[in-house]
Amino acid sequence: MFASRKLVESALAEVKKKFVKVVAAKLPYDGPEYDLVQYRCRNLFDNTVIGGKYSRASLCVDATRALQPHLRDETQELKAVCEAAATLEIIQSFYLIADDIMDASETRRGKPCWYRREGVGMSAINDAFIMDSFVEDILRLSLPGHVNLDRLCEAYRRSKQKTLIGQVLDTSSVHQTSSFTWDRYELMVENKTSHYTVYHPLQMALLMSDVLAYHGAVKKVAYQIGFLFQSQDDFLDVYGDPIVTGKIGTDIQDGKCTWLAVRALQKMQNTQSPALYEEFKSVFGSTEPEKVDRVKEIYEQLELSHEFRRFEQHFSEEIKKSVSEIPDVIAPLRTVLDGFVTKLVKRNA
Ligand code: DMA
Ligand code: MG
Ligand code: MG
Repeated sequence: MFASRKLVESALAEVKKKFVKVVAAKLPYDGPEYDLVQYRCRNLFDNTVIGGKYSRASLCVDATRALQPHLRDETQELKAVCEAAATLEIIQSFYLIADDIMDASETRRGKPCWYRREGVGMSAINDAFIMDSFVEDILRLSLPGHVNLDRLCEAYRRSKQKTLIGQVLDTSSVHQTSSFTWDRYELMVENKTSHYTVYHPLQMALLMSDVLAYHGAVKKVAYQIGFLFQSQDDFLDVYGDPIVTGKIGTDIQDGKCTWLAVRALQKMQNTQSPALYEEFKSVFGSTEPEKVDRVKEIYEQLELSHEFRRFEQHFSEEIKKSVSEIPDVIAPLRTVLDGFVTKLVKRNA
């Protein structure tokens, strides 16, 4: 496939300049605050946007190049596409900064979460808002005069609404084990993860390529891929190696509605284990290490880690079938999405 990661990295360097410039431009050029804000923005960008996997921006770049094979390396046209795609990484940082505060997480990408850094604290909330509020400016600067610029901005607005509603479902389901059903989980995941992680990058690619139809067909597959992605994230929260994932799991402590929790509850109900179910409820959602360990033991007793690997294998094959059925008009997306799913299967970070 395309070497999109390198392209995204170069685009991020340009996008960083644009971000610092548009934020500082709100202040008098000759005042000391101008430099102060520039410094803070550079620091924010370097520490929260740079250093991720860049999956979202890369997916968008790969999809755009597949839809527009005439885009050549080193051309201004391709650079513009990559910069617009790189805004997805600013959006990702905006969500993660807030998400880590809400989840009381300790680390992200192997370092303390942004809100836990010296001199940052709760001003991280404003940093997240700053990033969100300049996305549109950067999109407009990156794709000046593009026919679908307004549609691209509207797509972000919609995507953000959906993600924030997803976060409402995520935070309000905490400890509510009786509401942990597959329907609830599916709805939450579609909103909090799948739309912004998979659909929005593809929607941007379609809009940048001036394809205004078939968005519904793409959305269906994108939500399936998003489901795989979030269920893996839930699995890695418990079974991943923090050295590799860069984050220490908090889902059990936070009492989150995750793939593992939903499946555990379902199995305990199916096997009619009321005693185990009562015990699970009494230990789930606590920061006490003994209780966290007991939840992990129950997950193992229910053989959830093995079962998850089987689900991942089976579901990824199902997704690949859906990918192969993507309409012929946007057939170039099939290879990109097939490759994306292949990379996801058995991911450990
Ligand atoms: C992530 O859910 C959702 C958003 C919108 C960032 P999560 O809390 O499971 O993510 P992570 O495991 O990365 O904290
Ligand atoms: Mg989180
Ligand atoms: Mg998680």
